[in-house]
Amino acid sequence: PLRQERAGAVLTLTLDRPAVLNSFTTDLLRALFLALDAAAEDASVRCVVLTGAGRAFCAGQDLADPAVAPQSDIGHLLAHFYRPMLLRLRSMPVPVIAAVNGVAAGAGANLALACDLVVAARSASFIQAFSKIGLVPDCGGTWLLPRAVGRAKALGLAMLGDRLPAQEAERIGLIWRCVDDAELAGEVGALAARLAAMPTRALVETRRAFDAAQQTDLAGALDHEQALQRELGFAHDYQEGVAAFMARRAPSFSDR
Ligand code: LHQ
Repeated sequence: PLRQERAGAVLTLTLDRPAVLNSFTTDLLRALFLALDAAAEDASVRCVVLTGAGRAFCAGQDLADPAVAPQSDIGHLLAHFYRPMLLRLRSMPVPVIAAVNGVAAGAGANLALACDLVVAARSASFIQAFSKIGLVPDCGGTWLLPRAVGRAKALGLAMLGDRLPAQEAERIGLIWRCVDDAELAGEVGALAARLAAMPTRALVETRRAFDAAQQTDLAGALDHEQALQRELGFAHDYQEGVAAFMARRAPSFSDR
């Protein structure tokens, strides 16, 4: 259910159940977790791209899967499949791009939004579909949405469950970019190659510091920045970055 392709230092993971809009079964969730985990361990991977096969990105949980039949404990599924996958994604040691090629609904929408950079095709859309079947946003949606777009927009999106077109998602700051459909693959490929050539550790510490800063005051954030800067200041990539700048040459980063 999951396709993996390598191009240089970029690993592309494609959710591949197009007949049911790449919706999640426990098999797909497990495969995604394992692929992310293997990429995290593989020092030759410097950027991960997540996308969907066919016309959709991901329609969230496969509602036909017996594992989520009404009157069964769906909390169990969250605890054992969604939670580890989402935490694995969010703690990747490399930047992760979501290439949202089509509709992203429910857990599929919040999976995309949990990535570091979200690039969506103009025909794509985001749907907080949960309320329409009597559930609340999961995959970190309750944490991320109000922080990303503010409480008013977040509640409107989550309560109404309307389709949010990619262009509007870009306008309200929910995603990085909306691009023409024909340009999605090219734009994401270029972006991934660019990120893969950058100082990986600095990029990942930036994500972690942003997340950590949600729970601290300014003084706490300054302390954290100081500790990180101190650590990175001793690392190879800083030395290389400064040397390359001084010599007016292209840097060659390698820390991960
Ligand atoms: C699907 C699905 C799908 C199965 C399309 N399942 N077949 C976590 C843990 C535990 C429990 C529950 O939830 C969660 C988190 C969640 O993700 S909850 C939210 C679950 N997702 C949804 O409610 C979205 C359901 N899908 C839709 O609303 C529509 O399919 C969207 C708006 C995504 C796309 O609409 P269309 O472009 O009109 O496509 P379609 O509806 O015709 O779908 C195409 C096929 O895919 C169709 O099958 P068919 O045999 O008729 O061709 C759908 O049944 C199937 N499909 N989503 N989630």
